[in-house]
Amino acid sequence: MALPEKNLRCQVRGRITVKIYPGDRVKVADRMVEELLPRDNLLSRPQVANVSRVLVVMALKEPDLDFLLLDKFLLACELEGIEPIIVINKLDLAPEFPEENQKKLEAYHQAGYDLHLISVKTKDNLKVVLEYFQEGISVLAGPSGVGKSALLNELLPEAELHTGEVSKKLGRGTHTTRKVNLLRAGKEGWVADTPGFTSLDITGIEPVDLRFYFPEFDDLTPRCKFSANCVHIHEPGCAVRKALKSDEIAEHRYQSYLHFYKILEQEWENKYD
Ligand SMILES: Nc1nc2c(ncn2[C@@H]2O[C@H](COP(=O)(O)OP(=O)(O)O)[C@@H](O)[C@H]2O)c(=O)[nH]1
Ligand SMILES: [Mg+2]
Ligand SMILES: [Zn+2]
Repeated sequence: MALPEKNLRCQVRGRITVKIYPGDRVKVADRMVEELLPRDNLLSRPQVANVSRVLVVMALKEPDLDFLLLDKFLLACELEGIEPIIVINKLDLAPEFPEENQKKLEAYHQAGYDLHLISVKTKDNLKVVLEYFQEGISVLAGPSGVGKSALLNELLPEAELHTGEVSKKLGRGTHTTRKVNLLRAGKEGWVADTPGFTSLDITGIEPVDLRFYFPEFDDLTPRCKFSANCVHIHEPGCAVRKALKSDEIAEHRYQSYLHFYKILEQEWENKYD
């Protein structure tokens, strides 16, 4: 699809009554928005339409890599139907990264996720991130302090985002409903200047469906004795639990699964009490 070469301030026809979000594709004639084209998706927090991918950014250290939180971000992406890419920053701090965590990281690779180790500080491997930015709309997500702003500043210097201290002052409760801007990152690529998933609640699906959001279960589920509804917890002849015993499934990923399962189950019970 052809993108406009420059920004064009337009008005929206009165007959278009739905809200138009950053990322939306529209038909324009004479500086009037005539039509809103169908959306691929709409990220909910912040609201950005047609997101091609979410780069889930974590750090090796400072802050410590929180695997449950990583899994939560991945699940949130899957629930929104948006492809997650895992980007682990602060590779320069690798000497301080515990060996057991290295093994945990490998599990994501094995599960089929794209995973990249980078360092904004030493500029290691940043090209791979820039590649993603070249096409479609990219959104960064991840906890505070992992280097999201630093990464955007490095790759898109005109962005001039605040790093470090500033974000802390904004804090919770102040409710500054920030507008999302899309920064041009290539001929056909844009990056949101505000992180995605500013609040993370994993809700809205049936517990039994959670298993479909852990890609490493996909090949195993058909081999479970009760594959049609095996949730891989107590069922006999479960291929996932068997794979867990032989280390083919990472223990911490399974624990995340159980954690989310219990939350969803609780929610489900409350709904029908
Ligand atoms: N050691 C190291 N520090 C980094 C790296 N990238 C960013 N930082 C630092 O991490 C802190 C938080 O970065 P910031 O971009 O504000 O994180 P954000 O909260 O995710 O936007 C800042 O002090 C950065 O200088 C890196 O690759 N290595
Ligand atoms: Mg930031
Ligand atoms: Zn099973």
